Amino acid sequence: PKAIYLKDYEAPKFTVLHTALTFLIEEEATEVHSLLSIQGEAAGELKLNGQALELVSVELDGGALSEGSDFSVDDDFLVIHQIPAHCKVAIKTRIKPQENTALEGLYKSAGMYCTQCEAEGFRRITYFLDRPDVMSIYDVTIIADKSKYPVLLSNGNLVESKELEGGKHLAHWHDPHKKPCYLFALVAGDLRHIEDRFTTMSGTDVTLRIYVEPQNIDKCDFAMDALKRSMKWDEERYGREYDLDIFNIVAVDDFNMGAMENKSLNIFNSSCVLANSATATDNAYSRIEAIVAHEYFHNWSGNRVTCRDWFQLSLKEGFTVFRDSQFSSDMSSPVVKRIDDVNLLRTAQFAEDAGPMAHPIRPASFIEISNFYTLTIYEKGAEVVRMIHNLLGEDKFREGSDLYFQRHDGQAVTTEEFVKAMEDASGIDLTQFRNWYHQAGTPELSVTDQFDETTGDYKLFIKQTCRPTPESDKKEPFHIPMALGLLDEEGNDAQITLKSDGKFNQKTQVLSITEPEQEFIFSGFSAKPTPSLLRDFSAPVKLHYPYTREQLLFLLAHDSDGFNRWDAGQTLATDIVLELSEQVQAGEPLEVDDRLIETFEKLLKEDSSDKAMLCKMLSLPSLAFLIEQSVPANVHAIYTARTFVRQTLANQLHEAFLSCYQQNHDDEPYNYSAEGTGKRSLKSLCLHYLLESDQGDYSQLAISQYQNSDNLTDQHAALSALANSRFQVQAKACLDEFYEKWQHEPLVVNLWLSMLAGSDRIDGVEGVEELIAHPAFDIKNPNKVRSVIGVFAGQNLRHFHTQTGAGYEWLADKIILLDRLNPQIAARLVGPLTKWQRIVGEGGQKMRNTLARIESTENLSKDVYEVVSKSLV
Ligand code: B3K
Ligand code: ZN
Repeated sequence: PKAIYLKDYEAPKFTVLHTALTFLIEEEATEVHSLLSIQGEAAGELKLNGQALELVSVELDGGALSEGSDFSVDDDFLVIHQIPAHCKVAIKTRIKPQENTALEGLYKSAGMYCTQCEAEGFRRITYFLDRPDVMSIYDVTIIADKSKYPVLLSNGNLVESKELEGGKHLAHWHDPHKKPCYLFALVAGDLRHIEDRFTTMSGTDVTLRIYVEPQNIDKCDFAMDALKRSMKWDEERYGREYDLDIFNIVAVDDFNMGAMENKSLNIFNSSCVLANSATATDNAYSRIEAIVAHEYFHNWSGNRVTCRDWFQLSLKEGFTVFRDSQFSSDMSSPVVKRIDDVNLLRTAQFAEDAGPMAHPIRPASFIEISNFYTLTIYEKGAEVVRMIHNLLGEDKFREGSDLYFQRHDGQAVTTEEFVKAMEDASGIDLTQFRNWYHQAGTPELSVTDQFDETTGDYKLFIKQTCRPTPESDKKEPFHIPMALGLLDEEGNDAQITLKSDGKFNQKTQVLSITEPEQEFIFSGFSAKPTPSLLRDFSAPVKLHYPYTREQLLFLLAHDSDGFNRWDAGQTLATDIVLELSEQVQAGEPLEVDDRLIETFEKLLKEDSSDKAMLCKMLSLPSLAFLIEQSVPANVHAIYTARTFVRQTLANQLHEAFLSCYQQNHDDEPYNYSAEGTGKRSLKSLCLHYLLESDQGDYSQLAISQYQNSDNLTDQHAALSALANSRFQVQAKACLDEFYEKWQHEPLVVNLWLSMLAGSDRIDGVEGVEELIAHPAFDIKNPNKVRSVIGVFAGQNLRHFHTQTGAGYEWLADKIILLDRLNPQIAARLVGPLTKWQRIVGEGGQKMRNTLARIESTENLSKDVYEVVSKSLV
């Protein structure tokens, strides 16, 4: 497989002004007739993409063309040797959606036909200029059996629908907005829907519908509500109004990703849309809210203004993730949302950026674009937009976004156009800032300080570095906005006055770090302040400052920045666990620093109103995060140390955990709200600690929560606490009963599978293999693959990294098997193995050997080949 490069980009020689598609859906095959109105500057060769298609016929301006003399066709292209500058090309192809297990293009999921075209799935439907800078107006006609497929949907407006002979019917959809083919969508199935309305700010009445399989009709209300809130929010915050009379969402069970923003016909993984209190947890609700918003926001950031080429993916994804994070933040607790986002970024994106697949948010090359729907493109991309927001301020940022949408409406553009609009609207120079777009790697800031008692000057020395990544060894310095607070001896924010520039005079000051080394002098201190660095995580960087444990405790108690208060606790706990892990390796006796226990005790007894925040404060850094902080990592030593800290806290503070549990346990009926979610998360955390304590048997507490609660969040919390505890007999009884009860609800079954696959008590590889053999598992369904294989290899790190290497070999077998069915999902599963360089000693070497075995497999997909071969370099 060959890489393609951004530097080779060329504008298309032809475009497609209008695309008329007819789908004749039959059980054994679907015929696709396309009529393309083509326009170019001059006559020439027309090279269309196509994959896994059976070509039936080609016509040019009404005349049949012959293979060989007029056109040639191979596995990837249909080339018509010569066409005039303006012409009509008609192509007929035949496809077999029912055999399509890759879930790209047109495929069948649980009896319904649906599509997924981003990034390059449209070429599996018909021959086309499958690139986002070719934008076309679509007319789509669908013909299918009426009894089996009563609902026929595509983008835009329904302009005709009628009965045909032979029990068939027809629907004709017209989309007035030109769009790239990756936004095309079609659905045919036996579906029910709920309907609502939204009146836009200029008074247009929009019909909103959510289509689902009949048994799911009672799980659509929350997504509908989230959709209406998103529409309103985008008007208020960004001035963006919806632009058609109808907006449809369809839920499907088999889906590679979360959801897809097809113009006016969003298609969703059912896990990202279906919810009621019995079948969805609080986590699922908040995910649904965020994803509904995300896909809706794409209507402007992605659809109206789209990407010129796939190297620009972060143009739409980074900006849209930033927008959905603002939305979620407005809907709940901003600090907690920030903590969740930063946790994901620091745990998983930083690892990606330090690994063999590291790439800039605007990559320079790729082999398979599906591999680049990454945390870097999405989450780091959003952080980069967030930094622009912080540098410009809310008002100028809004002017920049208005300018961007107005300037580029209907165009396919690059990240440069986005930055330029921000620059033009604000007058702020972002020249150096652009380095974030083409340099990979996580910058590191090393900060030291000095206080001069005689002058009252406080100096900060800041050094920035960035390790080499595959695309470049040497990095130009980044423009890093660093938000800083300085706490006085009482813990209050001191006025920050920069000695050279009196105008800085605020409690949080954003410093622009632009040089490899920089010094800042602040004046007017009577004692050395405590620095609160990188407030609200103002830049996606690693920060090093030699904090003492005393200083961290001081920040934890006093910092006015909620994020940094939490982060001080995390840094303290990380320091403690990693020190203990050294002692584990040295065979020394273990003891937990009393100050951590005292802090937890104080937090538990504090009458905090923000329960969600308290839960975050009482959560130890995850094993995955700790492994990232200690490279090369000894997984088992870190696991042992972390477990020891948890158990010590559980033993010493079980009474405090119990009373906190009781205070937050009530009989109020379930209601998804920020407050309710916070309470339930805190209660669940306490329950987990209690079941780890050997100072008492709290299993009955979990069993009774499982049996008596009216919602899945509490039931799941109780079950997972039991599953991870020493009470395995009770756990098994409850988990079996739970499965019996919910075996016909796929989303609940997935949760059950992931609880078992992620359990600390699982019987290693044999245990997870039993799940694979369970009737509830289906390797063709990506959600099930994620719930079992993804969770075991990606989250159950203790068992995955078993010393024999059996976990790695097991994963490799699954990847090889899955690669034949669904290369995109198979390639995702390689992720855990790519981190081999971060695992100490023999373990890392075994991971590498496993990768080599995968690489030597015959007929690997491009997807898996790219990840494996890059990881072995
Ligand atoms: N744009 C889609 C991603 C589809 C990728 C398929 N390989 C989802 C989203 O980011 O909204
Ligand atoms: Zn997106």
